[in-house]
Amino acid sequence: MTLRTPIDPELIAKHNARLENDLAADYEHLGAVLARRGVDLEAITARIQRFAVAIPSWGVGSGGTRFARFPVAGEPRNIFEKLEDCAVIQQLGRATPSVSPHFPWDRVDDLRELRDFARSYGIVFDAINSNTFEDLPGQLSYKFGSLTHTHKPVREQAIAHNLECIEIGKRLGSRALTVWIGDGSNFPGQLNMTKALERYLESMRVIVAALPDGWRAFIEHKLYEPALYSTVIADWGTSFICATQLGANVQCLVDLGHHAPTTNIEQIVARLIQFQRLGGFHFNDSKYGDDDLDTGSVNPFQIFLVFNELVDAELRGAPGFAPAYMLDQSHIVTDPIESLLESAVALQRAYAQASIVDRDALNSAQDTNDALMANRTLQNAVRMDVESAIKMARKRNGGAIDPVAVFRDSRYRQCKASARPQDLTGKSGIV
Ligand code: PSV
Ligand code: MN
Repeated sequence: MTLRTPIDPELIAKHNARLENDLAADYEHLGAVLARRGVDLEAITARIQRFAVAIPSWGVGSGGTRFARFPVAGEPRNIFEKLEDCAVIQQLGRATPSVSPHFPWDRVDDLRELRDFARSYGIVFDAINSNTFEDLPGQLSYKFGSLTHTHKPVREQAIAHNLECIEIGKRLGSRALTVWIGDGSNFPGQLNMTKALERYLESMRVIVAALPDGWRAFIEHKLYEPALYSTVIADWGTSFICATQLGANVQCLVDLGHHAPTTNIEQIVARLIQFQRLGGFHFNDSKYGDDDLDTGSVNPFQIFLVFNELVDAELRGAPGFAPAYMLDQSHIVTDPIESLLESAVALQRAYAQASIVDRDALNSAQDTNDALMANRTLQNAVRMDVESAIKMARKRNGGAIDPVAVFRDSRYRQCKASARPQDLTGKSGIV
């Protein structure tokens, strides 16, 4: 089957032709620099070529703050249009072959049509995200919680929604369910913290029992918001305890923005790997809280340090290590397609740099307590300019050497601005 290409392949070829001589020269230079360190550039490029991260279906729409939302012209109005935008990102960037959908936001009547539509672009579905943090008309309210609510009928409604998400996922070819709840309290004393967690476990047991063979459930923790005093699944410790209580197919999902600003996230990642509970990530970046900023835009060193743990685990064949990579960002002032293209590259960069860390040197510096040399080993890797390897990997995978330049030149956004008339209701807020 010939895949549909939302961007004219000729345009990509034209741009690549203009850039490929410079790329070849830069790539050759990088190869020589790495060879002096005993690193094979071709092996690194092949690793980058295999790297993949899922796009969140909600990420291709404009995000907003509590105050306002300023939609980008031509933003997608439904899951089909979202997939079309995701296909643009994959065609140009070649690092995002899957989409992580969110229900009921992405609800459709015909799931087969949806799966076939995605397939026509070469896109598959990653983890299904359930949503029990918003009310739907005619339903019981989640104002005071969902899976942990004090009233059983509300819990049952939230459980039923997750079971429906699993059914949808089966039809879409997914193999994981991500459960994030906004449950918690806004006042000290409002909630019995122990009973709330008991109710969570009771609800989750029903959901986990419905997982088909080969499926995983990811528990996503979050420090605060929308509950502002306490959140039931607030931290990796609670998430880890729940996962171990619920079964081997339940793992923890780390959304980078869901921690206090100074938290050592790479250490959390190491712990979860060590005890085989690292399910996956929602990558983003932040300055103050759950800012959902573009991955690598604020603290690229942190992303590198996370990947340092991931690559270490991968190379030593850590048991049960199979994390699902996803982005989870809110694009307030940029074109979401451009932001997602750049964010996937930020992850490839961290992955490539972590892949060139001299692991023998690092191990021996650690074993001999040579702190300076251990840190220098990491610094030597993170200071390496691996852009030409990333560009080469993208080109070899059939993408654009400069995806954002091609995207702008394609005038895709301008075309969609007239094809998709804007919804001017200006809904604010994204959780
Ligand atoms: C919550 O803040 C979260 O990170 C969860 O992953 C949600 O599903 C997502 O954002 C969407 O708003
Ligand atoms: Mn998230």
